[in-house]
Amino acid sequence: MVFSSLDKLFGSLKRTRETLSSGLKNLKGKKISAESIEELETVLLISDLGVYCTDEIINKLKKYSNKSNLLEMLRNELLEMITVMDEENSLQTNRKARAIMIVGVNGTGKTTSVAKLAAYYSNLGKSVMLIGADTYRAAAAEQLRQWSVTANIQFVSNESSGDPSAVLFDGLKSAQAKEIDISLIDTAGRLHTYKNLMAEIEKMHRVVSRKFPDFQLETLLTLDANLGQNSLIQARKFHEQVPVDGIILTKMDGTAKGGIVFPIYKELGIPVKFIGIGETLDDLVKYNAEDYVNSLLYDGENKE
Ligand SMILES: Nc1nc2c(ncn2[C@@H]2O[C@H](COP(=O)(O)OP(=O)(O)OP(=O)(O)O)[C@@H](O)[C@H]2O)c(=O)[nH]1
Ligand SMILES: [Mg+2]
Repeated sequence: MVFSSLDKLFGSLKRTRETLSSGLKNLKGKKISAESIEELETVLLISDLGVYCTDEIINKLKKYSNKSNLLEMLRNELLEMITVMDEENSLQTNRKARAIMIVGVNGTGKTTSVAKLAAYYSNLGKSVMLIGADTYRAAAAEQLRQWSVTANIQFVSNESSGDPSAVLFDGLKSAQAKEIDISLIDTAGRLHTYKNLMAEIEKMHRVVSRKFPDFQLETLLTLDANLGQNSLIQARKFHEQVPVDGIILTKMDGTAKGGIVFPIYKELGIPVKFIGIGETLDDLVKYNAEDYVNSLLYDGENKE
């Protein structure tokens, strides 16, 4: 059976939706009451919207206390909070070559996401190259090479090099010569508290912007959705080091913390761009605020 990406997103948000639904049941078609608002506040917090976003939504909803159809109002407030202009379409028509560097803490899903993105862009008809710039973990390049074979994508790396910036430089030279549309750069995992490793991504960023001004450089950060509120600290630290253009929220399958999308955007101003929902190449969904909010709120039962 072929599932649309909306079906997949809906499936991956099942647990978050179930967490929210107990509070939502009390709102359906109802006017707001002190009890229902308190219950909603609790479920928004459990779903990892965080104190700041939850307060903002609750305070707005309280103003509608004499109106009914509260669920629809909640939907509008949530949507307003995370609607981001979608630059992807303008970038896709832009003829400039793109270099997308994927950074993040160890094990958050960088290499898998690089492979998924390669398949995603390749399916859109783009020429894609994978650059394996994780020179720390012995098996890292091999892992990416295997993905490149599965996805039938060009791959460059240098297993004997210990310098990720040098691998990156060679990779982009090759991409330039081959007129590749999108180069996807896999980097080593690093804890946001390790100063030297963090400084290294800044260096890699500089290599691209100084030596390859023709490339449109984007940095995407992988965050494990299971971390919930703790992922905000990681995002903030990485964003202090290099400008993070977007988040890939991984492992959304299997977590009830789907509300984390809201504080990431509201508190850090970084949009979620993709959502990882499994371990295979097509388990990646392009983020869309409306689909996201609808998948969070509506199941067969509470759809109004
Ligand atoms: N369920 C699920 N698993 C995922 C997802 N993304 C990645 N994984 C799994 O998470 C594990 C780590 O993924 P990697 O892509 O190797 O993570 P990484 O960030 O490259 O790891 P390091 O290079 O060691 O820092 C693997 O077992 C992946 O299959 C996802 O969206 N959902
Ligand atoms: Mg990796």
